[in-house]
Amino acid sequence: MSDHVRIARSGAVLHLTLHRPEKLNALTTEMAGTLHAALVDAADDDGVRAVLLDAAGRAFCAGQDLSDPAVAPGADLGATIERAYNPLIRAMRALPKPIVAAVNGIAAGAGANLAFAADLVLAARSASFVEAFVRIGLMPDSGGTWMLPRVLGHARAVGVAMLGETFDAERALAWGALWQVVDDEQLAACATELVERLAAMPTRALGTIKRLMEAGWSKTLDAQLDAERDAQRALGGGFDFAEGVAAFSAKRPARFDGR
Ligand code: T3D
Repeated sequence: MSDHVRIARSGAVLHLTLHRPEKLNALTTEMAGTLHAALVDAADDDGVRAVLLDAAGRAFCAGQDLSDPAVAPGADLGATIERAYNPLIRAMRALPKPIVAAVNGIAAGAGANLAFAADLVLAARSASFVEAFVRIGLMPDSGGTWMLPRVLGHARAVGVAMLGETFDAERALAWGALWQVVDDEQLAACATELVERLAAMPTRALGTIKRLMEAGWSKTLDAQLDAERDAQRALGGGFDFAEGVAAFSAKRPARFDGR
């Protein structure tokens, strides 16, 4: 359990904060492990219906802690990725609940791809992103080579990965990588409002949207139509569908409980 990740619960929201501001929240293996464990717990906890991932200080995350001997030149980098990053990204994408990332400043290397692995990414106007890997002779990991072409399109993904240039939040928004850019002083309030809104929504439907949207990337339309049928069948038997229809008929707000 790393002291550099703060974990808090507020109602149905799990709040994870990268808290190593003096090192721009550079990630240690322990930090990645703590985030992973919290997400695994959240997956099984019906009381958690949405996750907020944010960061303390002037940066979101500067990527892998480059002072860690485990990633010194000549070390087995694949071992760190296998132990720390791959489980974390897998847990984020497998979580059947929405994850909001609030990017307050620079998101570099694995820090950028950590943000892009969230479901909805909010960024402060002064935030920026850099696939910094190539600057130190590496290539994007943490799902970057999978996520970036899908999010940015092939040409831009190759450009940001090969050139390692910093791009600002407005550009990331224009490229389709973000949900919203907000004024810096509004970031925390907007992220909280968004994640609380998601936490009150029909959680199973949100989880199913997440799963099917992603599964669709590697399926034919025919197979996806079948998957939609099966998913809708499952949701149709749930409490939240009954509640949604009842609320619509009664002209009142729905009170979804995630079942
Ligand atoms: O197997 C594996 O694990 C490989 C996996 C790799 C995944 C990756 O993420 S590779 C990419 C790693 N990240 C980077 O290459 C980015 C390194 N950082 C930077 O390029 C710059 O710090 C920034 C552009 C992000 C910000 O620049 P600036 O000028 O605003 O801040 P700074 O002065 O460089 O940094 C402030 C402090 O944070 C400084 O510490 P100090 O000197 O005040 O004690 C700096 O050393 C520290 N810091 C920043 N990034 C890292 C870091 N310390 C350790 N690791 C970092 N990644």
